[in-house]
Amino acid sequence: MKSKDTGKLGFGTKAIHAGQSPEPRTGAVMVPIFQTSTFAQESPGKHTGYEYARTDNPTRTAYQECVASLENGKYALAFASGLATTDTLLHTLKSGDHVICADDVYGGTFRLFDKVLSRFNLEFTFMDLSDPHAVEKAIKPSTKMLWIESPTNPTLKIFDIAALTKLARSKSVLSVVDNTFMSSYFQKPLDLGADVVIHSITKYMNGHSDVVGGVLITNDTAIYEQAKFLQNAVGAIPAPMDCFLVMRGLKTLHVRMKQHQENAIAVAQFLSKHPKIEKVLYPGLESHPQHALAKKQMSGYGGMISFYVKGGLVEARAVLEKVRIFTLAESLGGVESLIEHPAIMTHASVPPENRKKLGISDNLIRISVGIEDASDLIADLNQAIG
Ligand code: P1T
Repeated sequence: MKSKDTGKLGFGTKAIHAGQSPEPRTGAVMVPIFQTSTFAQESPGKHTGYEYARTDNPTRTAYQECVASLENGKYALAFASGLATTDTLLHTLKSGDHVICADDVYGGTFRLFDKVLSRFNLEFTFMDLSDPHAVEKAIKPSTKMLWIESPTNPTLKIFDIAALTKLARSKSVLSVVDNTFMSSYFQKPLDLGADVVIHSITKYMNGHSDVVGGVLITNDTAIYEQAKFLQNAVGAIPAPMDCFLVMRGLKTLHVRMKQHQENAIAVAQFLSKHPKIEKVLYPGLESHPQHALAKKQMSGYGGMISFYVKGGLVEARAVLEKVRIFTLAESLGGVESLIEHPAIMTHASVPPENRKKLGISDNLIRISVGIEDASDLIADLNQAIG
């Protein structure tokens, strides 16, 4: 089904059908893995629409159409990782341009901006985006992009996407939202005014911890054309097998997200009451400082929880070593539950003084609540916390 024809359909129907129809020659119901690097031409320049697989591949086309439809966007482009997506999108800028970026972003995004792209004379300001007036003050004539991540990784701060994207638009600044933590199911940044949405598809969108990938989605034809040019010119594309796997994962996104959330609420409530836990960060808890905003701009609260254990590294390390069902590993968004230590693992590339300011301390633990039985997850955390 062409993604443009799926507009009025429900999310689950789009997840299963958008961009996908039986293969015309054989009737194969699943889009085949077109494991080919090139496509035959009848005469020079006369081809089926596919010529070389970096430029386009039918498995990737189907996957891109499906993601565009899920995010309520016109166009989507897929890349080899979340960071390859970010890097390619940043190639639309030029030397001297300024980017305002949320301070509490995924450590790898910070590293790409601070350690790699800054060498090409792109200027970055990392700041708390909670106050749109402060953001407005930080905008200068060279500001070309506002990079929003909400909820943030790992402290789950929520930024007002509608207010920030409106401000960006009024100043001709391109707004980008990293929607990885919510997935297309719980948050629709394009509907809230964003110019571009990106995902690390590695997480909830694929959902099975077996693919690294990324995607960007936009409604803007000019941005799409630039990014499409760069997808081919830079070449950080996903393999056909990975496109197939992500499409398979997407078919259950709505079912998985509901279960991630149900389990996360139960786990967050358990942690909030535990005497050895100092504080729980989960947007679905009324104690979360931006709970009302989360309720307004998201249709759910997702499956990510961060919490502070009482004590320091010794106490945190004990929990991380004792879990049996949770796996101690980086990443998130898979059907299995993961646990990690942001300061040592995912956010080690953030300088210690920034980590301190952001609350990424040695007693902070982040969990990605999977879709196992919630009672088993709670029992596991209970025995590990002791
Ligand atoms: O790993 P990759 O697919 O390149 O995606 C990078 C990325 C981008 N944005 C967010 C919000 C992310 O969380 C990530 C990757 N994050 C982890 C690996 C992690 O454990 O937090």
